Amino acid sequence: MFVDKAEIHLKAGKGGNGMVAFRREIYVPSGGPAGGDGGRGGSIIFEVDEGMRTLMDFRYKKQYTAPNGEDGKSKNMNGKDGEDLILRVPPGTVIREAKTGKLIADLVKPGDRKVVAQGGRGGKGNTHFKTATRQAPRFALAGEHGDELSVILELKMIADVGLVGFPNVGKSTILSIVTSANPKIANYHFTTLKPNLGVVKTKYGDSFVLADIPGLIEGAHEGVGLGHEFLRHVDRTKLLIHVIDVSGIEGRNPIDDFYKINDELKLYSTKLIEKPQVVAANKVDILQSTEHLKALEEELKKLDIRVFPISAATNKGIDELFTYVATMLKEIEENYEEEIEEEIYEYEREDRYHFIVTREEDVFIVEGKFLNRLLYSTNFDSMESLTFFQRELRKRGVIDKLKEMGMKNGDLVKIEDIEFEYQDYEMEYYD
Ligand SMILES: Nc1nc2c(ncn2[C@@H]2O[C@H](COP(=O)(O)OP(=O)(O)OP(=O)(O)O)[C@@H](O)[C@H]2O)c(=O)[nH]1
Ligand SMILES: [Mg+2]
Repeated sequence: MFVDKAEIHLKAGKGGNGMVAFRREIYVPSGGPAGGDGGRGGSIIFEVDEGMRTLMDFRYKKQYTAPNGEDGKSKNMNGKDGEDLILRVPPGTVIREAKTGKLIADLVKPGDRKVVAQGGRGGKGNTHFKTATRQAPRFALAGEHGDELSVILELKMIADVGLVGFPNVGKSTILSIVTSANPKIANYHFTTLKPNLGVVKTKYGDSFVLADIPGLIEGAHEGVGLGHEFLRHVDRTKLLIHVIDVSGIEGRNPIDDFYKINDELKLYSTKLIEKPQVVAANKVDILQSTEHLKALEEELKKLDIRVFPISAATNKGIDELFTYVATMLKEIEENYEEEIEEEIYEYEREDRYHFIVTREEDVFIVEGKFLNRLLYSTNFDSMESLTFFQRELRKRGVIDKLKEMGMKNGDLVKIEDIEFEYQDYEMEYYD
């Protein structure tokens, strides 16, 4: 089975908490702070594995969690970092944030890797908060939460050449005779339900990957039939073999067919229509008259598109077609550069300190991801810790924002489930 799309949930590790501890030595009645730092939480990293061909594993396991960092310990011992979780994916995997559909990573070549969910930073132990006037800090920083997000993995097959055309024209038959692939072939429409891949070896020792996709029909670009889901598999090919049934047995007009399929390609993406095309005029062994074939050849001459009359049933013309395809592919490859036109977006990193303030009557409510960490870092019994807390709020612009919204001394501020009265006091002993 060919699985080419999966949605999974990622949870990177939380950073370990910083420790509040003091040296306890005999004959040293009140030792200085000695709380170690928390370790960094494990990140989730995607890496290309050349040997993989499907996203099957991700169909069965949906939840991925990297381990948390260890908390800091006494005697200035730091907690261990959480181990990174490496997820292996096949070449050609595109990763999008599920919520927004934004592109996070495009993993094309073996060795490509990307940190998609970053582990949280560890909290600093109380040792870091010792100053000239604060000899015994009774607080430490809590570890930061790791990134948590759902992503959609999509596999774009990296085929060099794609077979496109209406259903039942012989695409899978062509794949089966030029490669060792064994696609299902039958005399009805939509025999192929999932893309098939095969490797073509040319007489000159070159090889390239050929993709056979389900038949396209009118409206495919907007999801009619099966084509839409699979058009993206030929998105990255360098050349298309457009297969047309010229036998006339289905009573269709090959010129019409040619334009209809091209309309679908164009409507799906302008990139697809710009790819070089070669036409395989198939089923000439049962040609009812040569009229259609001649008309098609004349029409396409005007567009400078080569037409190869072939029979996938008797192998007629197959050699000529694939020799031409191989030569053309070489020419294209010489000037080919993999272009990534969509901008890769950095997941949330830039708004780590984002917060919002709302007002409900006399209470100001502050919400933001970093505030949770700050709250858990605060020892509400320690004046020093409270001052540190307030300094952080000031540093991140929370206090300014509150004042801008009209907050005065004595007003109530609510952060998560903690409510306190705001008092503006001088913080001369903190930098
Ligand atoms: N006579 C004749 N029949 C052919 C030729 N090529 C393919 N066929 C027959 O046409 C039918 C359809 O072939 P497929 O290869 O399954 O066609 P397809 O384009 O992959 O069809 P879908 O997967 O449904 O889009 C089968 O019965 C084939 O045996 C040919 O050159 N001559
Ligand atoms: Mg088929």
